[in-house]
Amino acid sequence: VPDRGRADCDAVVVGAGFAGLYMLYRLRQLGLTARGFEAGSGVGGTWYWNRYPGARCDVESLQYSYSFSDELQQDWEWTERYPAQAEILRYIEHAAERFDLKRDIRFETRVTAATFDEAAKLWHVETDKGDRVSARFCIMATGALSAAKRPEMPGLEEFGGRWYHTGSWPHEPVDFTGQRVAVIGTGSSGIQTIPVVAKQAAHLTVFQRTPNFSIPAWNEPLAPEKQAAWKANYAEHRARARDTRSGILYEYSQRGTFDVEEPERQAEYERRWGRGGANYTHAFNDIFVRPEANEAAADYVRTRIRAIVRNPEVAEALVPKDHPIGTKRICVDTDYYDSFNRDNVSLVDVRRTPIERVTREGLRTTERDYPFDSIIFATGYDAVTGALDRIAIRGRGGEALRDKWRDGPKTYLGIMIAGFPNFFIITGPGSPSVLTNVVVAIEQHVGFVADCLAHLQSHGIATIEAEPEAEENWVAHVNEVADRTLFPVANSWYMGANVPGKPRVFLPYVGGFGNYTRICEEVVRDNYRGFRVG
Ligand code: NA7
Repeated sequence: VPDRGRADCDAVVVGAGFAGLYMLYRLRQLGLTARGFEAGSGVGGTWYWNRYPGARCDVESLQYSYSFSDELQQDWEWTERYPAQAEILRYIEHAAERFDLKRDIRFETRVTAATFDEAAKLWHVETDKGDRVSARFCIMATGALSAAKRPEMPGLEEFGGRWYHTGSWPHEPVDFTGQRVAVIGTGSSGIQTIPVVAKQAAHLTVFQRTPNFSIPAWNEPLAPEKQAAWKANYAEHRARARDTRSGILYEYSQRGTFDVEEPERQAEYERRWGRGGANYTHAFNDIFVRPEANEAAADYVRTRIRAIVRNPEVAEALVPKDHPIGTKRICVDTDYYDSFNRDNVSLVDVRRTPIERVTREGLRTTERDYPFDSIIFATGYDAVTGALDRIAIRGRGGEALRDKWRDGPKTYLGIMIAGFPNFFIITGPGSPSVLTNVVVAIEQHVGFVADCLAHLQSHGIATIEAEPEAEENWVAHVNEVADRTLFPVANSWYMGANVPGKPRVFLPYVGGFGNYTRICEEVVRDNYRGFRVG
């Protein structure tokens, strides 16, 4: 890379979760200087903030981890099939210590603005602590599910009890023993926290807007022999995972739903249910593309819900009917549906009786007042674009990213944006990351960026940016592959549909992680096709 000139460092990295930490590691390997900024007081990103009771990853431990260091993957011992939040956080802290990454990071500091200076070819980055740092490269490792969505309901400031959002949970453990508690939202976070809070609370009221599909995790301690066997072939497992649609070693069926007779089909759903997790939606290869195939897979889950929940009225309210299975992120739970068999748990359907407001004592629906000591908002995120939207980002000609993305985000490969030179996004819109094992996607994206910087360095190139035409083509391709699936049917956060006023576009790339990686590799081989250097 040419002389750093007036820059304070080569690169600013925003965020110190899985993505930011690995980016810092790669930058150091390239001999580049970096400054990291992180809003939290420690590393971990999503896993730093999501400390709610029951928080757990829905990808298995042995897969949801870094692969870049064989020593790390061999040394680290996971204790459960699916890792709980505290264990993942310990793991990320371990990685940060092991590779001595914290010395590059300024904690408790939120980046507020990033402006491209065309004359100097530098990014000027500002923080809420008054830092002003200039760097040649600005890398956003800000996360796809990090901008918690404030519930759109009036009166919160009047509430006399305590309230929480699952995505910004306090550090000190919260004990709901003896309390009247509300949980609003039944996505992955709500579905994980409800069974745990139910065991503590005097009474738990669940406010549900859309019932979701959930598959049991069947979480269990990870047997040492199983872990050792997996580690003996770690590199091979990782390579196979990277070649799949989602970066996860599920059992991807090669059969269509109606290629097999009804009894065999049911047996396959049952077997998948018994194995647990999101593997279920890969029972047949047409579940995400063929409505009748999806309906058959959904129906099996509906039957299970009706069998678990004893009160038929409650069961019916919990049965998802308005979106194809998997088109809202499928949930993976421990005792979720069974929680509604407890005497101290009740369900309120807010489609029937919407929440009007928060009151001093609790919540008011169109039907009645509910008193609560605590309210838990499990209401999700301004996903994929939210964290970027909250920073004032300006590219060439002072163009604001918020303006450029007013009608929906546009990127090339989910990584770069036309008019924003030397500005990289990890897990951005147009990347497959939120449909994958995000750690696998992060390693690929960070690797792409690091290789790109090495390329600039070795060729003495000052700037790189996406060609507008390549960006248009990528956006068109992202939409085209989404339209071949059932995903756009659902009012999901993948579609931006959970945030009032957000443009309705399919945010991630659904063409498959393996295919995406191959496209990126071709682009590089083709001398960074679709990128302009200066
Ligand atoms: P999600 O999946 O976006 O779920 C949020 C839930 O909150 C969902 O059930 C929403 O209903 C509900 N919600 C949101 N706003 C409201 C209001 N105003 N009133 C009532 N209910 C509301 O977020 P999670 O945190 O659970 O999971 C996010 C991702 O993290 C997850 O997909 C995994 O990838 C990990 P809706 O469905 O919009 O009707």
